[in-house]
Amino acid sequence: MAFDLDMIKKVYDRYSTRVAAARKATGKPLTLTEKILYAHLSEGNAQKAFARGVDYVDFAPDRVAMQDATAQMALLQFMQAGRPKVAVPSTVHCDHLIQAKIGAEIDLNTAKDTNKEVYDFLASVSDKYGIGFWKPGAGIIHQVVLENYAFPGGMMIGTDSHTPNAGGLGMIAIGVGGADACDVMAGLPWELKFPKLIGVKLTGKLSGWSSAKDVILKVAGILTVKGGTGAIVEYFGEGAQSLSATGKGTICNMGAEIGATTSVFGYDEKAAIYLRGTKREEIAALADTIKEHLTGDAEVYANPEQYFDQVIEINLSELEPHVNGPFTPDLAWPISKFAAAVKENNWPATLEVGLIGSCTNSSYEDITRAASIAQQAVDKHLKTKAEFTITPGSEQVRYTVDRDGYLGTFAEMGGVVLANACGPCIGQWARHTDDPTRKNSIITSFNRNFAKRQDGNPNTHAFVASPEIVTAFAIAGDLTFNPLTDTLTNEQGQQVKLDEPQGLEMPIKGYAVEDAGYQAPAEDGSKVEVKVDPKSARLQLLDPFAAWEGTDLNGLKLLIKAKGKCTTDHISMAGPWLKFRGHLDNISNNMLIGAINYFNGLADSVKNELTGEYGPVPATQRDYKAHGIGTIVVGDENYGEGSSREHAAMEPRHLGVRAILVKSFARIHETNLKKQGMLGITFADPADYDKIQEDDSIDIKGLTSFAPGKQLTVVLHHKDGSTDSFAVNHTYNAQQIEWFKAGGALNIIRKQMAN
Ligand code: MIC
Ligand code: SF4
Repeated sequence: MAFDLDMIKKVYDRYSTRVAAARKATGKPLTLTEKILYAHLSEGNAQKAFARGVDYVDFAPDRVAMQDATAQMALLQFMQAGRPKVAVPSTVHCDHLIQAKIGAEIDLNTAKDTNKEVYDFLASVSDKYGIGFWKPGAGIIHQVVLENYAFPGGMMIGTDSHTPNAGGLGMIAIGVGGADACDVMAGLPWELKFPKLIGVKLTGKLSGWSSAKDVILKVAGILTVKGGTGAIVEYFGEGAQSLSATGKGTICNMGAEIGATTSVFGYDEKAAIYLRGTKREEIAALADTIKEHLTGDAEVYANPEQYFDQVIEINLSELEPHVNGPFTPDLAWPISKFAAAVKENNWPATLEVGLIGSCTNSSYEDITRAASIAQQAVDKHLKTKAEFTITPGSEQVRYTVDRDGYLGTFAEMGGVVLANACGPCIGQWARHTDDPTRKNSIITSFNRNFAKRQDGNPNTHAFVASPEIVTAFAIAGDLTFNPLTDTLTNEQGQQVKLDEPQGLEMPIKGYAVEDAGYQAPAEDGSKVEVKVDPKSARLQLLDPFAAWEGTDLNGLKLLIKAKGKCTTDHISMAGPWLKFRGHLDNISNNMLIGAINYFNGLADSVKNELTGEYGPVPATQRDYKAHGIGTIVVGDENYGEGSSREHAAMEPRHLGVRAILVKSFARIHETNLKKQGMLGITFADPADYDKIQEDDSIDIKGLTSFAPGKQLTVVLHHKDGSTDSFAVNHTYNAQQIEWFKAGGALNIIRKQMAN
């Protein structure tokens, strides 16, 4: 499992020279983000990057990480690229497919059984192509990466939107779709528009109930789910240096919820402590040699307004614990205002379940702080009112906190330890409820809380907070309780108050683990055979998508005009559908089933123009496909927000949707569409969204002269014979237009590799 020290040395060797060159060329001091990006530019891209124009810039990331639910599609694509081995160090992590039902051991064994085919596939592909394989039970991708692979000043891409977690250790780590991962593993550059820079200056120091989680909960409230779009968020200031590396990881992780490309902290003593504590002294020693380049220049931090596009300042000494939600992670409530909000909005005040852990919040520090609250429930004779679960982020953390007695404390308080996996965070939760139609509340220390995300139930109001706040709420069972000020009645009828949480940043006896769950790939994988059963319901080899026919798209039907939030969960739901992540045709049966039809306010009910009848979205689209009729999907703002899952782009492509026309896109989703050869366009005037009618026949004009920066035209032929026509924008560069023409980026790679 050893990290690749030689690779890190190589990165650091060129790092200082690159930074010096960039400083000279741009004639100004540099932010940390710029330094890391400049240090990872592909040959010949410096001028473009320095100019900070609108064009895409090519980068050479150091690593790739993939989680099982997205790795299947990434690797099915990679298998077609025709390479014997991955070009950069890569790993696969089995974490998303484990369902939480009873408890860690049974759930893990059940998962190994039900997902055997997929695990065997991922293990053998990894073995063959030189990819490190983390078995089910080893832990959640981002925690395992933070503990083993993240390094200051590095650059990584990962097929999961919370890949930015590694920013806690000073790495630029970006979530991407599987097709992007496939490119990098095939040795091709990875492109990104040079991001905007948002600086967050942290002053003061956390105390009492406030934790790193509250920083990002507050930032989410300020920036909202769209505010970080196209930007990298860089944290700095004395407050930043006071936070543990894992706390920083939490902040960067949840930066995905504001749409940020990634978030990053500079290398500091806390990072060095974490590196040494996780047995990577060598990396800390290497990083020390170029320390001044692993943080932003002093001039930048002294006058941030001059160097960042936007600056936010947060005083940690004044930061209150926050609770965000329900249904969206940017509805931020300081704890002092939360009880009133619950009452005013009529949210269910009774808390049914508190869930801590996940990739976002299961560090040693998190667990010890939460356990200090749990211990008080025991000591002060408080009966825990809500159900309570703990999801450790990795086997190493689980083993260590178990050794140190903390899991025992949770058990005493009535908690259930779940497997080291995503579980409830991604809807892999067989929640037992007596009445699913009841409005109910849960609170988690995870990051995402869209409707139905955790348990598939639209009546569940999910809130997000730090692990210690979640634990306190679970004990109280009441969302109008404020642990900072209120008392609880214990089993002896006394009024008791919870003391502030106490935690340890690092285990005093050090981290330990018996079997971390890592499997190294074969030295020579050429003999390893990868088997996919043609009759499998879970895995399906990919067929290339058809190339563009060379004409404008005329006579398209409207498949759906989606109203309001349309996240990747609406487009390609997770939970029960995760099992089909390696089978494009089967998973396509969930396409857009969560999206709300503008014309009738219903989910999964759209008009089939051929029959005039309303039916499920996937079936309707399959009917159009069978008749050779192309369609278009229309959407609102920030379409495709949330996950990196490229299924949300591949399903419409597979089922014959020709274009996605929206007010705005989330970054990863937009790229995923382009990669798959799909046309993703935006209204030049968002008000034109209103012109689209249910029975329209739609043309997209201008494709024969498709060019970067040049608008296309949409013509609507309404049923009453009238027409409307308006301009639409796109962000395709020359190369991406080639992807569109070829029917997908992979078709181009395939051709190149064959030559
Ligand atoms: C998530 O948190 O939504 C996920 C599940 O980790 C996804 C990946 C997926 O859909 O497989 C993500 O964030 O990218
Ligand atoms: Fe897994 Fe949840 Fe983390 Fe995504 S956010 S990687 S689903 S634990």
